[in-house]
Amino acid sequence: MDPGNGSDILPEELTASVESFFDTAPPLQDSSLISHKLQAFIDRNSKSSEGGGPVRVVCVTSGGTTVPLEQRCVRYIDNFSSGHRGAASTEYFFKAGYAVIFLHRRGSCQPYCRYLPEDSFLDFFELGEDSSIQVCQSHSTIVKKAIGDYQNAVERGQLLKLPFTTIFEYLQVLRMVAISMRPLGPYGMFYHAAAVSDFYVPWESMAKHKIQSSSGPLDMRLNQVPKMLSVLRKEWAPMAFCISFKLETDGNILLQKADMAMKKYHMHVVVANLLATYKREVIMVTDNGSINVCSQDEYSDVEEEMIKILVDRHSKYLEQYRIEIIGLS
Ligand code: 9Z3
Repeated sequence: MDPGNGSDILPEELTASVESFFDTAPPLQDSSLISHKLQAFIDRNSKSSEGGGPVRVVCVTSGGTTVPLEQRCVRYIDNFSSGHRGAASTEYFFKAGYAVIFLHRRGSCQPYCRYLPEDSFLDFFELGEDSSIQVCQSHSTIVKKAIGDYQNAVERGQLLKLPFTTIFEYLQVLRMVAISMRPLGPYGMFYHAAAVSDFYVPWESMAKHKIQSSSGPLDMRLNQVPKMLSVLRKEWAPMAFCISFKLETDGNILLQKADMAMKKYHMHVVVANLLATYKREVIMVTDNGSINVCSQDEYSDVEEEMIKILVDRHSKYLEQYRIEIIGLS
C-alpha cells in the first residue's frame, strides 16, 4: 500500500475555489469551543494507549449535509443519508481500540442507539407501580449493553461528537478536525461516510429572506462544492490514512467511478456502494484489487467486516512508515 502523503501541489483553480468557499461561508458558531474540545481530545489521545503505543484516531463523518436556499433558512436541499453507516462503523472502530471523532449530522443515528430514530425510545421503558422508570424486560439486554458500551467509550475519553447541519458547517469543522489531527501523522484516519452535497448556493448570492412564490417559477444557479478531499490529502492532513465512499445508483459505472476517486483524490481505500444494496453489501477498492463485503444475514452489520479490513490495512500502512514519532509513544 502506497504510504505516499499526497502532498503535491493543488491546482490553482481548486485553491481559488476553496478560498472563496471558506471566505464567503457564514462564520461557524462556537468555533473556539470546538477548537478547544479538539485540542483537548488530540492531546489526551496522542499520549499513549494502555499498551504503551500511540492511540489511533479516526474521524468518522456521518449523515448528510444540507444546502440552505435562504440565509434566514426556511428551505434547504437535503439527501437521504441516515447516518447509520457512520454510527455502526464508530462502534466497530472503538472495539478495535480507536479513539473516534464522530462528525455527524444533527439528529442522525448515533453510536450505540442506532435503532432509536425508527423505534421510539419510549417503547423501551415502562412505568413501575411506584411511578419509577424501568426498562421493559424484552429490551433490557440490548439497552443495558448500549448504555455500558457508550459509557465505556465516553469514560475512556475516546469519543468526541461534533455536529453539523449545513455544508458550510460541515466543511469548516472538517478542516478544523483535519488540521488538529495533522500531528498524529499516519496514526490518524479519515472515514468519509457522510453524504456531502456536490452543489451549493454561495452565501453572498443567497436570498436573505424567504423566497416568495408570488415571483413565479424559481431559477437558481448552484455552484460546485470544491473537492475538499484533495485539500485534506494534500494540505490539511497529508499523512493520514484516508477512506472515502462512492455512492451510485447505476451498477455499470460504480467501480469505474470508485477507481477514478482513488486516483484523483489519492485515497487509500474507496468503498463503493449502490443505493439499492448499500446496507448489506459494499466493494472495497484498494490499490491492489477489490474486496466484496456482504453482511451474513439481516442481523449482522456489513460494517463489522469492513472495519476489520480497514484496521488491518491501516496497520500495514503504519508498518510502512516504520514509525518512530517522538512525543506520540
Ligand atoms: C456513502 O456512500 C454511505 O455509505 C451512505 C450511507 C451515505 C450510502 P446511511 O447514512 O448511508 O447509512 O443512510 N457515503 C458517501 C456518499 C457520497 O456523498 N460520496 C461522494 C460521491 O459519491 C464522495 S464524498 O461522489
